Amino acid sequence: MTDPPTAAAVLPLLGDCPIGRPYTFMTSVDSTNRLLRTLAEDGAPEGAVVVADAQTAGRGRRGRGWVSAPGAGIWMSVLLRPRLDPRRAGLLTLMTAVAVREAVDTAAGVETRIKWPNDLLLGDRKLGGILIEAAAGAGSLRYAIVGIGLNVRPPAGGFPPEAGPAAGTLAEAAGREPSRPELTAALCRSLARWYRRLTAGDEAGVLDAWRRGASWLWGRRVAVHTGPGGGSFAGIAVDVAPDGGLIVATDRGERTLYAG
Ligand code: BT5
Repeated sequence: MTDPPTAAAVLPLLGDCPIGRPYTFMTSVDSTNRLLRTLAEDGAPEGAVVVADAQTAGRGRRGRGWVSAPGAGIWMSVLLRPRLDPRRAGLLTLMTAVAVREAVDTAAGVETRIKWPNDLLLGDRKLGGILIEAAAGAGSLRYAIVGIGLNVRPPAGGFPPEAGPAAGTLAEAAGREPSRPELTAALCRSLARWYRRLTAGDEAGVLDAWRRGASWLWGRRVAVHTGPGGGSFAGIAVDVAPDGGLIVATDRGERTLYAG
């Protein structure tokens, strides 16, 4: 294992960061999101983090998979317990995208871009993805599992077909390969900063940073798939809505889309 993001390697880099405590490192796990959800149900505190060197059943959205080969990236989940109306849970995805982008850009000296709702791109390559799994209570979220996958270097033997044609890594796309413990700590710190802003009520600041991260998108024609069996339509991306939806101008007026 090269530079594994173990507790011994990451904790000294965290300072007083509230995200990363407790910190659990697994050499291999089915899915860090799945494991952290069971810890959350058992009462784990906000800020708890699970990181794995490899996942055997990494999850994407809508039942898709996430290729998580040993030593090839950061496969990480963070437990948050925000007081947030479940209808506004989309804001957590935006906040996470902003935080991940900032951490990666600073640590690797690159300029990544955000693709709605949850992809991190460098050039045309997908470096990372976000999967938020929220548990709703009465009127507020009980907790949210924030899952982050970030490709640092290609898997031994290259990406399998399941990773799709766009998968790329920091090492290939940026020619730089920051150490995984440093990247992991940078992700924790960046998430803590943006989460503090969001919970302090600065939704506008989060939205602005997201708009900047996705600036390439505005005015572009996008084809949007509205889910299994839901068909698709085309329009011009106009803006992001305060609740995290994407506003698209179509022939029949503006529509706001929500990610599944
Ligand atoms: C995502 O889903 O992009 C969210 C990925 C979240 C993964 C993290 S890892 C830690 C935590 N624990 C988990 O179990 N999951 C989270 P989505 O937008 O649905 O994209 C999935 C699609 O991306 C797949 O269908 C492939 O086409 C492609 N893909 C799979 N693995 C990839 C990889 N390693 N890099 C780039 N693309 C990949």
